[in-house]
Amino acid sequence: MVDIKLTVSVTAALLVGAVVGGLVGHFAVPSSDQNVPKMVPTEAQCVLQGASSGSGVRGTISFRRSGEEITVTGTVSGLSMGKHGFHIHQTGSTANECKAAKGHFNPHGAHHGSPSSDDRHVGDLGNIEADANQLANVNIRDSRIRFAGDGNILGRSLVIHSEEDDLGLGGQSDSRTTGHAGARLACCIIGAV
Ligand SMILES: [Cu+2]
Ligand SMILES: [Zn+2]
Repeated sequence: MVDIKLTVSVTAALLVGAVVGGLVGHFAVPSSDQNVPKMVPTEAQCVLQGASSGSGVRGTISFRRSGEEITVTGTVSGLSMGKHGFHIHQTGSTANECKAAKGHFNPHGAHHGSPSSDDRHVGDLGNIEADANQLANVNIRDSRIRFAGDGNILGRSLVIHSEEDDLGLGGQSDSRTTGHAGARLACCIIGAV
């Protein structure tokens, strides 16, 4: 008799626990998602500065959000003709000739890749290309960079490199980490406007 009573009450306690636990678990799922978009900025900007005093690379880059997609536009001057790696790097520091920006912004532990690849750093925006007048027109649409959450690029750095980003495909020792894009020519910190 005692054993049965005990078993029944233990079972009941477990059931109640499971139900309450389930409810708490259910309601613990973030319910604030609907409120987040109102607080997420729609526009950000970055004013490039040369990595060294001798660098003539200049430009202002704008980021405009439409829903989950961000359009990156601007003109960069002072670049050698050809392609140049264009990335969001991890930190919001441009010190030490842009090296303080650290590596590519990579919140999910992915490999370096092309902007169109699933396996890419969030910060991998590919290349920009300068013409014979040393001007590059930037016009990139991307749905991995964000203004909130895991992929938030606000307060991080934009870096332009001396060489072409091989998009992870070049077979160099650093292709899968940096795209073998070479030195840092210019950088800036992305801020909401
Ligand atoms: Cu970079
Ligand atoms: Zn990368």
